[in-house]
Amino acid sequence: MQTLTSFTDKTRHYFELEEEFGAHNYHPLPVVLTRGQGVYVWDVDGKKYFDYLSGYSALNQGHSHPKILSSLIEQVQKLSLTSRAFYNDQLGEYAEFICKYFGYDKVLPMNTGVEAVETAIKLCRRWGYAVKGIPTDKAKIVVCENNFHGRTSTVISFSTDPSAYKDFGPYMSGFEIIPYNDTDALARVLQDKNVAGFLVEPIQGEAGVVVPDDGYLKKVKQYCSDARVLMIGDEIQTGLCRTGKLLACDYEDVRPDILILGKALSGGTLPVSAVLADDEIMLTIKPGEHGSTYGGNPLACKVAITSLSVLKDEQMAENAFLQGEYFRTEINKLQSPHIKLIRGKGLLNAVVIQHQNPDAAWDLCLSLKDHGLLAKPTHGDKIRFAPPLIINKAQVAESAEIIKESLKSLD
Ligand code: IF1
Repeated sequence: MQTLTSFTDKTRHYFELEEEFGAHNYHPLPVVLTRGQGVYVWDVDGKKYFDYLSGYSALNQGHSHPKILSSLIEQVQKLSLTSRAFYNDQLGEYAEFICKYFGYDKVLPMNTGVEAVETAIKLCRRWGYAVKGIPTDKAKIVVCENNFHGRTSTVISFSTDPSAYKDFGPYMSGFEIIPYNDTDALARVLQDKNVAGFLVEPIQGEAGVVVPDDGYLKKVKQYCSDARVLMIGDEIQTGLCRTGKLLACDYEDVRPDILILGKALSGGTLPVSAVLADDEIMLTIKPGEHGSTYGGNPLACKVAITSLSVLKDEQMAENAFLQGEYFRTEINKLQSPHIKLIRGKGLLNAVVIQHQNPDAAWDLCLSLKDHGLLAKPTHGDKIRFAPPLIINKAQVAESAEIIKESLKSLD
């Protein structure tokens, strides 16, 4: 563990400010960033790093993407916010663009990912009452063990991670928890006629990039359709080309009844999220029954159109697929005794560390930092590696070299 003396005064200054004046709701890696460009970030002492977290997949397009920045700057100087009390000249165009981009009738624009998850939950329940005919207040939504869908009081009510829910009760009712990647458990719980929806991540990100069996999503959609239950796909982290396809559900040609997007929808510039669904579901919410001050603001709309456009124009899904395969191959080639396995799809990967030291993953991340690569452990022994999707083969090769060198610190 590095001691504070091994940091410059400048860096330590920022640690101390956050320690004194910031809530202690995170335990960041000891590095203070000041600039980002493409796949790189720089700290306040001028040291350059590969960014292998990408703002938790909000920076799929890379830091400071020129086209996203110019849309942001152009729009913010014109009109940044009207609220939904009035129309503006960006929301309609964005709504048409994103609905045609993903093939849904309508979009409900929100800001953060968890707001979109909350919106999807309200939409699903409302559909359950208004269309499926579930008795009022009896609607249930099925979720999976080890899920991560955000940190509001409702959403942590169905978390199975004590660090997410402990001592934040009382909890919201109406959720059933089943094992992930288990369609028999899903079939059983869907026999309950009061189930309105099944909220699922196509790959469980926070759980440590847990990839379900091939065919899981297809069966999920089939079982939900047969039981007249809405499949709610949380693609906030797995969507927008991160896994090597536009959406992770595309690997199985599965179309969720409700699609939830966030993070890279703005290319890491400001919080933009979205819920997409067809009219039978979306139109169950009437004027004045849901909303948000910033939801659908013109700045978010303009930036989101550009953020979505560059994903396709620059073939980021194809690149994520290729570079992800190359990354996993290079890491496997290391045959490190400290790596139990690497798993993932596209450029959403995690390495599972095996070492008698319980802090090995954290210590490896410190060593990676010293060697010029930033990554963060998730749930103790796993390290997520998720660079911007614009990374090229040479940069992946250089990254693998850095990982190889850094692993020596665990010997
Ligand atoms: C943290 C990681 C966690 C998400 C999925 C909804 C949300 C997220 C699948 C909520 C957010 C972020 C939150 C951040 C760490 C990061 C994360 F997996 F991406 F690394 F926690 F799981 N659905 N994920 O991944 O979106 O409200 O944050 O915009 O809370 O520490 P949000």
